[in-house]
Amino acid sequence: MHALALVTGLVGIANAACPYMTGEAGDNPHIERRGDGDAAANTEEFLSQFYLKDQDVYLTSDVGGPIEDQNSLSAGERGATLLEDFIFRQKIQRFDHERVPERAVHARGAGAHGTFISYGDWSNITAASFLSAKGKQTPVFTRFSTVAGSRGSADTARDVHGFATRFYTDEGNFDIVGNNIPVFFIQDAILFPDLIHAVKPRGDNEIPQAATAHDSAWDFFSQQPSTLHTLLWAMAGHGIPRSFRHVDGFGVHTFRLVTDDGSTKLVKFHWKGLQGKASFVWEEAQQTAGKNADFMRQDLFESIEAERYPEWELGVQIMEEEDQLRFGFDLLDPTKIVPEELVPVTKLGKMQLNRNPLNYFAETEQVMFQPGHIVRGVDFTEDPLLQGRLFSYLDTQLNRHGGPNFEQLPINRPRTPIHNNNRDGAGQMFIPLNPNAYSPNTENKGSPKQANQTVGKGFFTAPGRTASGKLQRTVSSTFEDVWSQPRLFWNSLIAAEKQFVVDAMRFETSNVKSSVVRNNVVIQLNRISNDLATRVAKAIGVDAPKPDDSFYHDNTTAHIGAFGQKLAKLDGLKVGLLASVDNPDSIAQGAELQSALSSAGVDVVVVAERFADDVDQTYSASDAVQFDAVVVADGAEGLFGSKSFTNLPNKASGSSSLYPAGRPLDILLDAFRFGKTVGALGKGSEALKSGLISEDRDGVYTASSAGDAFAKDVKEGLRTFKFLDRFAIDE
Ligand code: HDE
Repeated sequence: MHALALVTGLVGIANAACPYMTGEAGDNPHIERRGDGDAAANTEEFLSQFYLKDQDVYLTSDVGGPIEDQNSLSAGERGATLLEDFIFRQKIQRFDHERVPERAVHARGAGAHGTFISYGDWSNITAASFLSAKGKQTPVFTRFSTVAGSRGSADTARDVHGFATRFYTDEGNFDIVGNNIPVFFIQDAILFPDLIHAVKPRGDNEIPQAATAHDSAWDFFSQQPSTLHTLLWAMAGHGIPRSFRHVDGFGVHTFRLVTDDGSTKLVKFHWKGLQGKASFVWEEAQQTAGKNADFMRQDLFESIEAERYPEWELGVQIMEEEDQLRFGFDLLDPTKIVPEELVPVTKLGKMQLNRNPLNYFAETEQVMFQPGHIVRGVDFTEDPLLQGRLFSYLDTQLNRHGGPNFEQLPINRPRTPIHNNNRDGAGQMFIPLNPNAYSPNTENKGSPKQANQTVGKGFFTAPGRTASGKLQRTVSSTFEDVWSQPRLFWNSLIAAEKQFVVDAMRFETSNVKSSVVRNNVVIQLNRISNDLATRVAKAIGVDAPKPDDSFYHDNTTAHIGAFGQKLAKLDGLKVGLLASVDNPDSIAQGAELQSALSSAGVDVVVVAERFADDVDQTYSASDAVQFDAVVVADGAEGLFGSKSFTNLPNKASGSSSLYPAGRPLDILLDAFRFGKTVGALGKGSEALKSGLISEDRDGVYTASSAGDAFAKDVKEGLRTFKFLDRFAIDE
């Protein structure tokens, strides 16, 4: 085939400065606005410079020549393929080079674009321009992740979750590369490779994937007690959130904010989700990993597609420089929280995620965050973990990208012009026109000129910072107490979440083969709480330890748990209606329930034996883990035989060869035992009886029809999210 004309959709590259800058009204009618304000449109305007559209065009090689035929070139019909075939070589070669190294940690993740809007003029605490005026908008990109698993691992592995946000401010890029847990395992960055080697799969057989339930992880945890605080958070609900939309985020380290006049404050960054916090229970998370490894990225993507934009408020705990040791611990120690009773969180603005990436690799995989990406008005502290990160992130990006020009990739480019004397390197995407790449110079009239604080808004370092002292390799004596705060966390949990922590540790340490390690774990836990240590010890064949009162206190703090608080928004939660194609009325109840729940943003998914009109899913491909609540339709009760498998394969009442035996009842029972809302309409309540689920239990709702009253109950159940009385608590 011969190409007569060639049209590419490449709209032109270069142009570092975007005409539609932060805070200005984007008035290009062709640019789609989504969610809050114009910053979203600015993102589209900026990135669209790089879009490669393939509509109504001819196939070309990488150097632009139209391609005539896609068979490889051979010598004769049956002959060998010729080396000369550049079309073959280029296509295969490009394929061979498609992968870049995955992130050394946080390899598995999902991201989205959005908008940050400042609640006010915060120039009293920072000179950062994106916080300089009420209503000021800044485009953002956020990537959520798990830490230990490789890029193809399951979303619902129990893990700390990354929460990294880039602000494309009008004074350059600012990244908060945080987690959903406010503390970290270690205090000195030099231990990071040890932590990660202990947590990642074994060196010999690369087992287990995305899990800490193995000897090396618990060996390290029990030898390095600075890990215990973060470990407790990870073993609680925070390690297995319901979705990325249901986590809070934390900058973890103490940072500095600097005002125009050079005065400084110490701050901890917080992202507080406006959806509310929700978590899985462990078996539910495990099942989800097998049934849908993409559960969380799918949830984020679909929520944004459905215009149910998740939102977080950015807040700071503001402290004075002289507060560094005031609270009984060192603010430079990243294993410590500042309890909100001591320093409340001041909300600075709101982020809304409102645009999905159009290409996973180009955007989510290539976004390269760095704690070192700060803007004027933000500064570091001497936290030794943060100091080490300032090296690591830049270094790892060089490894991933193969050179220093990764900041020029569209997703990494600042929305401000770049002018400096940095030159060359692999993949340079600009054509620098200044031949005099040095400074000072006269040849280029002194440009690029140095800014200062009055002219050009020069970046400045906190003027008050000093450094001195004898060189030493040591952990600061002010970092010594690693026990009080894990205990504060433990004391502050409700009984059910304490049980989840105990269960998690029983599960994890039951997978530890070394009795020495299991014993060491109990010794360490006993320094947090004798109750915790004894309960874990009981399940793993270790003698109950004696209390060690020298470690214990009774302090508590709020805002710690992941359970027991009502959800603020139900957006994107799913109710499974278990129906039957043999009874079309049961299917029709789906529409009725949907109309009663739509205003709350809840989706009803109709499940039946096979696809038919208004059936969304088959029992064959359905499980409780896909739904936040399950309702049995009136007329579907015939599918719920007793859970007896004596007549397998498919003779049991209610069974069908179209799906695994007992599946409808399994969905109902799993939903109940995972703490979810369950319900039944009309005679559907007979299914509850088949499952021995009492209608008197909390979170079990029945009604004759799917009208508003029933929907109100279901909504209340969804807000509660987990009915914790369904989980046994140790006597
Ligand atoms: Fe990271 N971390 N980290 N980390 N981290 C990386 O950087 C590292 C730490 C966090 O979505 C890597 O670009 C060291 C704390 C997130 O792309 C790497 C230390 C916190 C992400 C790296 C820490 C984080 C990373 C791997 C100890 C919360 C994913 C790829 C000093 C405050 C960002 C990359 C994304 C990624 C090193 C500790 C959060 C290897 C040396 C503490 C959210 O550079």
